[in-house]
Amino acid sequence: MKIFHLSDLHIGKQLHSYNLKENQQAALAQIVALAKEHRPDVVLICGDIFDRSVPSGDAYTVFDGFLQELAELTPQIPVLIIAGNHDNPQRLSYASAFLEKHQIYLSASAPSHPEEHLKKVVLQDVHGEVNFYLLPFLKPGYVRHLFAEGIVTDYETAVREVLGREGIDFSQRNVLLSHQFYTNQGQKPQGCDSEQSVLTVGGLDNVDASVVEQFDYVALGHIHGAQMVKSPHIRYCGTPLKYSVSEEFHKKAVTMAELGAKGQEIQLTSIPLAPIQEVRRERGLLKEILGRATKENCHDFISVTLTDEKEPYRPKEQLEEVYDSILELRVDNTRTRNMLEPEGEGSALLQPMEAFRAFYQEMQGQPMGSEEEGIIASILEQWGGETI
Ligand SMILES: [Mn+2]
Repeated sequence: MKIFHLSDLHIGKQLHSYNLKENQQAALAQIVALAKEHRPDVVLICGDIFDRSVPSGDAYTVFDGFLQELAELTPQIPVLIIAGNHDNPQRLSYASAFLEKHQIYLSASAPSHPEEHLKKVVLQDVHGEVNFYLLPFLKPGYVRHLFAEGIVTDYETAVREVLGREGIDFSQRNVLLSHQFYTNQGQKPQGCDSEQSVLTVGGLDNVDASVVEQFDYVALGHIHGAQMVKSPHIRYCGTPLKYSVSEEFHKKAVTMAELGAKGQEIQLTSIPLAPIQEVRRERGLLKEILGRATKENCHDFISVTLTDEKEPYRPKEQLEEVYDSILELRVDNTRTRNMLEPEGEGSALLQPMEAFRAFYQEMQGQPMGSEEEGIIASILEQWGGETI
């Protein structure tokens, strides 16, 4: 059974102020082309389809286009989708009954009634049946009422109990789709900036990988860098695109998992995705950075750090003449490092007005005039701080 494992598409996401619609469409078109080439038996999308719980019309158009292109491949490839923490279950499950007619199976919310169970999709290959269990993102509060008091106390017990009530036969081949924060004995996966607060919650939302170890493959979403947790068959496939500068060195790819007969080791392949615009850092003197621009790299999304001691005139404008997608521009030199250094022991904290005067002097090379002083004083007053 050949599986394409995807997650965290975050359709509709912006990179700083840049709209990524074209980039996302290009990545999804590449995935469709890879599906045509490799002919997987199934495509899994493990949560965070959309970046926002209320996706824009554009975001829907991009995702619809992707599903439609996948559905047009013959023979048809089933697509299994679960909701992530960014997705809105009601919105995501819209038209799901219709989608099933096209072999697109979607599970947007965890069971909430005693008679409800996880969506299970059974597919066949030469070795027999493979059961796919769709476990959408859940919080303990979504499922606690299904169990006796005191059973579900955290994310881990929630996932364990929800899986436990399915009566899964582990002598068969089983695949789980899940969108949670899995850890290995408290050891966290490697995070990055685009996940936002995922890794900083302090262990309360983690689920130990031992809870899902018995599955033959665990297709995960939530963490944006591709990596395994505890064992190669428990895996985050990562985002199809770099969604933050911290992902500069990520190798974005489709994870292809090939499941053999029961007990056979799973074969994993990363099929690289080539973005239409790279995301990378540029650091150095302005003239060096300008000199490094080429026809190939001038459209990359770049995060620039200038190290010039003498700050150049209008650096942003100069950079924009050669690079068209500048995400951010920072200066790292003696002056900015001094500004960042912590105050020496015993030095008094500046009052807001004093601090702003010093800042203004530093930035403009001259003191504030009375008009500027007036503006700042009124802002500080509104804000409720001490003015002078
Ligand atoms: Mn995500």
